[in-house]
Amino acid sequence: MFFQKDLETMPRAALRELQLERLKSAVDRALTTPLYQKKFKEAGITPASIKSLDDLKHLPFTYKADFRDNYPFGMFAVPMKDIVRIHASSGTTGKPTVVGYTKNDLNVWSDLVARLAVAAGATSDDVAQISFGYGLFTGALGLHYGLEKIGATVIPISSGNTEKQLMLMQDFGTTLLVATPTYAMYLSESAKEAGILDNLKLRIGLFGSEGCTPGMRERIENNFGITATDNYGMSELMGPGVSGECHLRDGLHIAEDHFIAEIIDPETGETLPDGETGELVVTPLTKEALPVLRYRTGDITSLNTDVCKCGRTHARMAKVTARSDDMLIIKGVNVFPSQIETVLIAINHISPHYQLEVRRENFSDHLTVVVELADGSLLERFQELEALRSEIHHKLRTVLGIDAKIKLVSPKTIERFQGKAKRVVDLRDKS
Ligand code: DLL
Repeated sequence: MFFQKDLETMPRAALRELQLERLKSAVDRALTTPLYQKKFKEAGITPASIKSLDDLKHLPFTYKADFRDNYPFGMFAVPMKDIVRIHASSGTTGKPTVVGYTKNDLNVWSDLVARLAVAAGATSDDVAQISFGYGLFTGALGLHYGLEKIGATVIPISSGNTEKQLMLMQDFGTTLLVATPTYAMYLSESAKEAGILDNLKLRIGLFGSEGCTPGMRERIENNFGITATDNYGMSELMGPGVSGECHLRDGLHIAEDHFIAEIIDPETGETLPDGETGELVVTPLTKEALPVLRYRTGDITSLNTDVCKCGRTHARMAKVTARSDDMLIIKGVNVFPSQIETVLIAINHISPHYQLEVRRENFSDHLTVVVELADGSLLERFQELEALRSEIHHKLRTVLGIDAKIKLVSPKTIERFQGKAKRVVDLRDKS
């Protein structure tokens, strides 16, 4: 199951040669912009410094702040008449991060998304419901054109309006769902409650745009009776299509003919050897409109260059379980929200919806884990409720070493998200 077999199974030596050749052109394109002229000058390097792929480590990094500083179009390397699409991702503060595409960029993008869809088992017989939000976000249109390219029937329903999603899922015979895992979970629970699971023809989920613990994914898969793959990407690099799992689901294949991935120590910036965990840094090799060199993704993962059993030679990255800026330090213990989710999902009588409230008291961070009960009647059975609270508290302490306050709340009181979930509520400024 390949969309571009020759490229996806290229021997690694040939792949590295192709990467070097493409890296040189990517640098030439980058150097047409004032941003990279300045960065190269400051670093004291010239394109001639790149003789092998090892020399990549001498190139300067690019940061999200570079996009902000050059808002909106300052990083574009082609005239506006050659830009045929703009996307943007909303920043936490202020202006969005703006990205642009040439015709050729869009063509490469849809090829790479088509690859991921086919690797996950999608075919032209699939009816694909795209429940990512359409608009400036890259997720929906990215998947849309990739799935059209393989000949699937695309339903561009966008996110939200859950009842209608379920109605169309039944009436149109949807076989493939595109959504964030958070929204897929909500859709699956709603379908279960509505008693319509038996009417559905779903078989594949193409999830992505946020992390999802194996436990959470298993729940969604069991609810819907599907197999789901994890797909990773980022607007600044292109959008979805950077990497994704094949049907064997043993790491996310990076489209290495279009991207070079490195893992670095986020503190020192040093490149780490294959297999080590650190921050993912990505250099897109073929983008025309918006060249980006060594982009600091902030996402924590590791790389595996062993050939996959599916035959693909492109390196696989481990699931992103954390962003470097996601880490909570709770009374001296470093903890990522995904670790908390792994503990919670294995506990009975609670729903898979939770929130993490962080407050600052007496100069240290305190965590309250707000957990939703699966069955509201438990609220009237004090002893059982206390036992559950103490079980959650105990497991978080023994497994993660953190001491958290546990707040149990009624079913359906925690906000449901139609896109990426926002699990951490930071109350530190307010406390
Ligand atoms: O989320 C692009 C995308 C859309 C990827 C649809 C896959 C499917 P942004 O909105 O720019 O782009 O957000 C990028 O989201 O740096 C990660 O922190 C996170 N992220 C994306 N995919 C995954 C994933 C799109 N599969 C940021 N697992 C990235 C974990 C992910 N985190």
